[in-house]
Amino acid sequence: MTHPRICYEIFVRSFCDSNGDGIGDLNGIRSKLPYLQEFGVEAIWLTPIQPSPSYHKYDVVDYYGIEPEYGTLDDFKNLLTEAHARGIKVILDLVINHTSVRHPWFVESAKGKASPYRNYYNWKSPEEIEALGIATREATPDTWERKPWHSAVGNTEKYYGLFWKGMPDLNCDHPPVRQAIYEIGNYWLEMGVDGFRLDAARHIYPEWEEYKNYDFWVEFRTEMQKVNPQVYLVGEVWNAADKIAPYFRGLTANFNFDLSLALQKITAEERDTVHLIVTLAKNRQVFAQTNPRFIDATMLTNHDQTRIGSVLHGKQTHLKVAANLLFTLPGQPYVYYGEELGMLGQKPDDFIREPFLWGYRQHDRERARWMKPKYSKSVTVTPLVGQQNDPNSLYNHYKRLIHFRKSNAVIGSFYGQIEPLPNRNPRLVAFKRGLAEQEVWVLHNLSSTTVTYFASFMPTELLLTTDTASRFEKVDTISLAPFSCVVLGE
Ligand SMILES: [Ca+2]
Ligand SMILES: [Ca+2]
Repeated sequence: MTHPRICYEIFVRSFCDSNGDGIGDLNGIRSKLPYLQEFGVEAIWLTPIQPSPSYHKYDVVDYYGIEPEYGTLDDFKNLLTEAHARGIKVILDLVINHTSVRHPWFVESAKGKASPYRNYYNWKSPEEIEALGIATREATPDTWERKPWHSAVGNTEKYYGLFWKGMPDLNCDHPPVRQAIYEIGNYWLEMGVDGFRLDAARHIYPEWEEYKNYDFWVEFRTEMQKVNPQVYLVGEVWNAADKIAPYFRGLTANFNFDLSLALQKITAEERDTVHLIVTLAKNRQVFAQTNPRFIDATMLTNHDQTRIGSVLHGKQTHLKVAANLLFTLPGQPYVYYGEELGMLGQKPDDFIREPFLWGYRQHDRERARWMKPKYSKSVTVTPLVGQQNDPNSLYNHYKRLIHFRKSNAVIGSFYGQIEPLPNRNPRLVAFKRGLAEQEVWVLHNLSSTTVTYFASFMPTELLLTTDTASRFEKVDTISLAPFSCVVLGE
């Protein structure tokens, strides 16, 4: 079994409502498996589906249950069976850095120092916190919390909650906690789940002992492989590439946040101001030094970032360029649900998680209605039904790119070589990718003007062109239509 080549992130609450209660659910996702299969997806990552008091469910109260708003365990098993029948793997969001304050472990832990669950969490006296100099921290992109120690009624000691007082961090130095985590993971793998997206993977241990995370994930993987030797683990390590590298010791894949930001920037600016390929090649080398079988999980944006649609102000030309880049670079692309429609959304978080637009307004019976969308509505974004029959739609552009990527061994590979082609034009991103004996050239025009590229020798076959106006002028010169991409091979 190989790992999925194209993945799709589903914010469960907003994807598809099967029973008309306004909340996206598991049966809704199951009903859309034919859609996802046709689109070309090989795995779906579901945001947390376990019981939780919040709308996003990143604060779990029962690791063995299914959130009743989303369905039942049988619904989930049916989803799993049908996804597998369609060649789609299922990746669950596993949130083990912290629990909800309402999780029974925390309720017990907060009862006092004598509680058998006390050490499931990190408790320290205010004096100790001061003495260690850990009372405050600097904000990071993944958490703005500056004062991570919180008071609990009836306790003089404070507990550590990196993200929020409602999400106390588990204490992974406590062997029963580790054991509990492994049992949870194994439970879902035994059911047939293919892997996990590991929330807050860099925060398992507090920041002053981050290095302990690397070994933690190695041990976690070993424990998961006892059930599924092919288990797929993708980490959320929201940090610079060199800080991500050590996580590849334990994890199959890690999201590349630097690349996400770089793709957004150069597409918006229509110029490669970040030396995209040089930087990416260097980072990939750093990853490979830790683990030559690393998988670079790439994306334009995810559920924690302003949607690419809004970053690029809904401009279809630019959204197509962003997709061209994503699907021709090495790695394992993730599509955030609705991105293929050009859905819009800006922070606060709810508004980057708006309902998927299957159809138009009241005719859309599958649309989730748990929130009133601010950005993505039928008037601002063409729903799927309006894009499917339009060959020029963003949806069909995505679909063509995905199918091209899957049809070309070099382009679709996690591995192989990537290096920049000689090029002095910042409007152009030009690189070659190699795998075994094969080589392809990829040229992207980021700008609104036609760009010409010359090389004394270049491959002669046009494997992909996103605009029929892009063409060879001579055997050594190719002209690229505005915002277009070509892939050349032998
Ligand atoms: Ca529902
Ligand atoms: Ca932690």
